[in-house]
Amino acid sequence: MHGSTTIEISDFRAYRYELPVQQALPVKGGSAATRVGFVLKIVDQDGVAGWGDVAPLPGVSREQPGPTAQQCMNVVANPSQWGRVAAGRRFLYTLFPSVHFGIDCALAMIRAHREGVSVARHLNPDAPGRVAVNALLSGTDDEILKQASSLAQKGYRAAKLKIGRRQPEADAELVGAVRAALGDEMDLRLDANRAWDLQAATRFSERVAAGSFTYIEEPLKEVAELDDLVERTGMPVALDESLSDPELRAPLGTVGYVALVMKPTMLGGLAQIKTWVEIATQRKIGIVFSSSFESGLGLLHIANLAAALAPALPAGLDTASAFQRDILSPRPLVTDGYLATGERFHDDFHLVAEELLELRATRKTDL
Ligand code: OSB
Ligand code: MG
Repeated sequence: MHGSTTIEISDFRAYRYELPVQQALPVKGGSAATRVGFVLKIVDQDGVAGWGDVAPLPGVSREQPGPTAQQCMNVVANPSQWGRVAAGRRFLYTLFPSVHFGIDCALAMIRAHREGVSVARHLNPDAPGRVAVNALLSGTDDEILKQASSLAQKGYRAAKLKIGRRQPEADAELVGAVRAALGDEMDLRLDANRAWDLQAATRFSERVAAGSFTYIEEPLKEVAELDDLVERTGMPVALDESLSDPELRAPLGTVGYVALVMKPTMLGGLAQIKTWVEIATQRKIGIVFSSSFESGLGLLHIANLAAALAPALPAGLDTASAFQRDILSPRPLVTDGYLATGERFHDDFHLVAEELLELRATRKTDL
């Protein structure tokens, strides 16, 4: 009954968190020792709270943390806008994608609570209770190979390796060694984060054994040349950064991509995410939900989206261990290669109050 009732927002708050990372985050344009993000808390007419993570990643997101905090505070401080937020109106599309995503997560959490289920089951009654994830390989070549050889016994089905920071020939060699260390059962995913021009990517493809990896994310600097690369080399390519690149040729050019890597913090609201899911499904392209180092709260929400909308392929959500502490308890850490969606959020998790500092519009902040 309650599930169809519209949400009336009775309270709306924003908080800031700053989590120390284990190792400097491997993000474009430098590195960071802490992860700053924001939490939105929406309370409905019955006192049910929903929480969303707003975590633009510097160097990857288009929006910066300062303006993002400001936008969160503007919404929170203007109860006249709350009705438009709750109704999912056009107004939401004027917000930064990270803010839109955070709001949609909070609202979905309230709706899920009313139905007595997880966000995943609220979105899809058949959603599994956990999602497989790819392990992230990192460190020196020796460390990478050591990790790779232990993943199968840890329960993982897929591993991800970042390349593109050395000569393509050297990358091809490392990929061959990692492939051998992983064993036959494991999927290997590569990510070049747009490191190469067409020539370098072609050199890589000529030196790596066909079929040795499942896909490579974003091999090229120029999104416009991706079709050309796929046609020339037959390399299995996945799109990540390009999904939020205005230069992406809609709808996705003519060649077949293997997967879309969907980072909700970059893409925006649930409606946009579902549109990408429909496009991928129509074209028989795989969908891999992925994190951009959100806090455990954001990660849990994305795990729920993955369970609901893309349970077939391992997700890119093995990132909670990048932080020394988290704002969510228990922390969404991977066990046996899987991340659990949880059941009813309020029964299974709580937010760590000490990690959250309320943002108040009346006070000037130094963000
Ligand atoms: O390059 O895919 C990326 C995280 C933040 C920013 C960019 C990326 C990532 C990840 C997420 O790699 C983890 C994963 O995909 O497994
Ligand atoms: Mg990527």
